[in-house]
Amino acid sequence: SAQKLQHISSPTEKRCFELLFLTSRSFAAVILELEEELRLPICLFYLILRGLDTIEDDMTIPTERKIKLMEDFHNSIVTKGWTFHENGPNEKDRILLEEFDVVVDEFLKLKPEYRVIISDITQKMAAGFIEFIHRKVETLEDWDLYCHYAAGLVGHGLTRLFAASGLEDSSLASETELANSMGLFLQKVNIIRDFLEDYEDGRCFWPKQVWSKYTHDLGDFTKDEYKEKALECLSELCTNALGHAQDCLKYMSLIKNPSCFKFCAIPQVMAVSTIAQVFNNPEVFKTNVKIRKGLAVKLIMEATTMEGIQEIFINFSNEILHKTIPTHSTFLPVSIWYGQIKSSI
Ligand code: PS7
Ligand code: MN
Ligand code: MN
Ligand code: MN
Ligand code: MN
Ligand code: MN
Repeated sequence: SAQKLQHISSPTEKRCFELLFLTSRSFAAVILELEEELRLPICLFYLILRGLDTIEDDMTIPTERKIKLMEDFHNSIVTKGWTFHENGPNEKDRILLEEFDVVVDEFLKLKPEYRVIISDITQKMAAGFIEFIHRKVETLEDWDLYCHYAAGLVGHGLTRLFAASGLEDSSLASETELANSMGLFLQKVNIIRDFLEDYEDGRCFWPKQVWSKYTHDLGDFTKDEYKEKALECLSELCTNALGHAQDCLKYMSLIKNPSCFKFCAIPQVMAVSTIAQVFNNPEVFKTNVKIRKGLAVKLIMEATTMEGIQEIFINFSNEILHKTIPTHSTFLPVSIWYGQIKSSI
């Protein structure tokens, strides 16, 4: 990675990559995989959306103030010297917004084609976050919409950046449904896995339409006597998320550039591995379930070719099938899904 960063030409660019490492070790690693043409643009795209999300996540910012900040965020990213110091002391990425002027400096130097895409997605994500301040994730439709704003739009933006750079065909930019699925799969797995963490922060992104079938009070899921209900709810949400896997495989089959392929594939194989691990796993309601370091390293090495990720998807699909419980409503859908994954490869 030191070698990949030797082209860095200014102290502000260097600081952006440092902020990338401070805010996400896993995204930093995949972003460094990218060719130089897209490395800084996508690093800045990440930092900008992470900044926006750091405002969205902060429950200490008064609602009206939060809405104004999010509405203005696409202007803030082009306002020289813009920084933000109002995050609560416990907000984990507050340093990014305190030093945001370095992100602005570098963003203003990007090619206009890249700036337009990043600005457009930032504005749309902010509008979506504002919409969900006013209402909660109730139905499965709401769930898809919230995940579209938080992640599907990232898929759209990345796809447009790949096409604009010439590293991928310009036709890729029209695959918006598949690009959306790439984001939805990652976001849903994140939401499923982070149930406890989010619940303890006073938030919940599990759709009420599903969890209300199993309890009237979400807090019950952390209690031992509700273990079976909690697991059945979990398995229903996992099954829903798995519904995006085929689109994800289709999207990745369209990627030609090896660096773009790895950048896309690594988070996806981590997600499918995570879902296999959380499926029917009561630990989700007790601790933060994480995949083993050794397994992650192995997956990263194998996520370089289409054949490699197909094998990974099949192996974890098989693991999931073996974890399904015949009395759960998800038994048949998971079995059918397994058959489809196998025959689509
Ligand atoms: C621009 C790389 C590759 C076509 C910050 C990558 C939070 C799961 O909050 O940090 O810690 O639980 O673990 C990423 C599609 C978005 C979707 C979204 C920008 C893939 C702000 C990532 C990422 C599309 C909203 C972070 C969706 O997870 O969450 C760039 C193709 C940011 C991608 C959030 C979530 C990402 C996420 P937390 P994490
Ligand atoms: Mn995270
Ligand atoms: Mn967040
Ligand atoms: Mn958020
Ligand atoms: Mn999360
Ligand atoms: Mn979080």
